[in-house]
Amino acid sequence: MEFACPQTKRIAELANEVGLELRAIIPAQKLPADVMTRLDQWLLEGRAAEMDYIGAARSVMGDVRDWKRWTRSIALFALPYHRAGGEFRGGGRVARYALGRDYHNLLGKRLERLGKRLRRENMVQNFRGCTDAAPVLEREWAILGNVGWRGKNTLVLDPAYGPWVLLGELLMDLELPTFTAPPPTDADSKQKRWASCGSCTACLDVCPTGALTSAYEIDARLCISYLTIEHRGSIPVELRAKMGDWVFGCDLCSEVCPFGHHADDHAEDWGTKDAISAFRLEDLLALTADEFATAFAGSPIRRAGLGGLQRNACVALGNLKRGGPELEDAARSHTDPIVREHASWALAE
Ligand code: B12
Ligand code: SF4
Ligand code: SF4
Repeated sequence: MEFACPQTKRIAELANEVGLELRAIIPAQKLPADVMTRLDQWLLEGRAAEMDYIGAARSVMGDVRDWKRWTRSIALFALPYHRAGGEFRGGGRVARYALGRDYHNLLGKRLERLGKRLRRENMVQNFRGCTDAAPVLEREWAILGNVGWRGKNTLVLDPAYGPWVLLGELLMDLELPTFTAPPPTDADSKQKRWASCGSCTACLDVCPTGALTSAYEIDARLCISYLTIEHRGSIPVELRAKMGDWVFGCDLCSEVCPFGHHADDHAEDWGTKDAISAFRLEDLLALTADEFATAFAGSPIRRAGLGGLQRNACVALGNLKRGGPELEDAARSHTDPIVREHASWALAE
């Protein structure tokens, strides 16, 4: 790869050493006004559901310098995670990003290591790694940096991996010229693989709950990913049958995306959580808090909490028409009233 700037070249080298591929560097700047207007509208319409942390961080989201005022440049990363789908023993699907190690740890640690190396070489004094859990609109930065383009499923589509990338950023107090890694070229045609959704609507068509209310727009209140991971409490009854056998997250609008169909397999990078293939959904209903913590240590699945996972397992069992005796036990004597109620619903199904 050609680098006009020696400092950018060094950042790319150090990134490689910690297991990251530098995709772009952009100067700290304000996000376009129309992006922020859309975010405000989204929040106003209640589409963020109970994710209050998004609204709470709104005041610093338009410009990272309102959060970390020393930021001069943002280095952008996109870690591929494509792999075959996975499920609990006998059925009960888990989103692919959650089948192995937690990217918040894996990507977060690599960004931290990169920042420390840059500091050791006196290139930066201040840095901050971000992935997911930071007041940063990650997809907007990735789009500004030409890491990928906006898909109708709202995800950033990477030229090589389609939607199957997880985003991370390193904020730095170092001024640098804009840099974008050249997109991969197709081996046969040598054409740059850069595109847009065009007339495709596969993700909108496949979404079982209608969460993609129109192209590029999502209503989190309807999204299975939100309902199974972020939502606490009872799942709206009218959505339960539509959730099928998704127990943690949902990949449907990623799976159908043609831009991801040729992505290579990255299962080895992420490993596989044994507990997923070891437990049946029925087994999850009897898990204790200690067993849950041990079995899912280092897994994104812990985010749902034991009660949340058991609630989701009830819905999936109801939809799979399985687990009668275990559901009866749970409906009668589970300590969590939410799990009891979802078990009763599943039995009625
Ligand atoms: C909250 C959140 C969710 C919520 C809401 C999803 C969403 N699309 O916003 C829920 C829980 C539903 C969710 C689900 C998932 N998530 Co999520 N999520 C986030 C998080 C933390 C914040 C996103 C956010 O701020 N949304 C705000 C709303 C307003 O965004 P929006 O609806 O897309 O609206 C924007 C557009 O309208 C845009 N816009 C700008 N210009 C234009 C122009 C036009 C024409 C239009 C129409 C729109 C538009 O402006 C708005 C404001 O930015 C980010 C991490 C981060 N810090 O950024 C990860 C993130 C987006 N999630 C990610 C992933 C992997 C997922 C799942 C695939 C996980 C799974 N398998 O279950 C699903 C996918 C569901 C989907 N189709 O989005 C990845 C996506 C990577 C990628 N390739 O893009 C991220 C970036 C995390 C990461 N670090 O990698 N997620
Ligand atoms: S993750 Fe599933 S429920 Fe959410 S928008 Fe995509 S297809 Fe719909
Ligand atoms: S499935 Fe089709 S419409 Fe949806 S993001 Fe992929 S290319 Fe775009």
